Amino acid sequence: MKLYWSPQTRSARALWMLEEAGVDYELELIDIRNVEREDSEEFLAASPMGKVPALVDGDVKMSESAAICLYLADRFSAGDLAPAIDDPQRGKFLYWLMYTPAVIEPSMSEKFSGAETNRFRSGWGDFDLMIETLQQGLAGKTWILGEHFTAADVMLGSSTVFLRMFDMLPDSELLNAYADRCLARPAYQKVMALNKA
Ligand SMILES: N[C@@H](CCC(=O)N[C@@H](CS)C(=O)NCC(=O)O)C(=O)O
Repeated sequence: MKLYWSPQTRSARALWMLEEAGVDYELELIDIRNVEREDSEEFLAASPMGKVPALVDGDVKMSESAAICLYLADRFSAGDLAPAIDDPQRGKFLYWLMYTPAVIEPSMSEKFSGAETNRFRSGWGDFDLMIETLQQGLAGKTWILGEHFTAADVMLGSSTVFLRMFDMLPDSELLNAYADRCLARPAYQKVMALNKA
C-alpha cells in the first residue's frame, strides 16, 4: 500500500484513515509546490490530475480523498469504520462521507473567493446552510453517526479542522468540541507528527 502525499494538504485524510484502520503503508512525497516537477507514471495512473492524496494498493490506483477513505474503510474495517452494506446507518454514513466534497468544499471556496451565492440554485446551498446542517447533524452526538467513530468523521473532522485553521469556523461550541475530539485521536496525532517531520 503506497500513499502519495504532501504535508498540510487533504492528504491528511488518507493518512488519518490508514492510521485508524491500522494498515501498513509506505509514503511517497509529491512536492505539489514545485510546478516543474515530473510526476511518475504510477502517480498519474492513480491521480490523473496530479493531485494528492493518491493511493496504490496492488492493481488498485485511485485518488479523491473521500473515495480513498471509503475504499480503506470497506476493505480493512467493514462493520467498524464503515457500517456494513446492509446496516441501516449505511445511508447516513455515505451522505456524511460525501458532504465534504459535495457541500463543504464548494461552499468554503465560494465564501473564500467572495463569489455571489444562491442557496437554491447551488447544489451545495451556501456556507451558512452548510454550517447549520453540519451542526444539526452533530447535535447531541460524539461522532456523526452517534457514539461510533467512522470514516465519515475522518472527512468531516478534517474539514472542521481545516475550517478552523482558515479562520472560517463560526464561534460554535459544538463544532469546536468536535474538532478537538478529532485532533485528540491517536491516529490524528500521528498525522500531525508526520506533517511536522
Ligand atoms: N477533490 C480532491 C482534491 C485534491 C486536491 O486538491 N489536492 C491538492 C492538495 S490539498 C493538490 O494536490 N494540489 C496540487 C495541484 O493541484 O497541483 C480530494 O479531495 O482528494
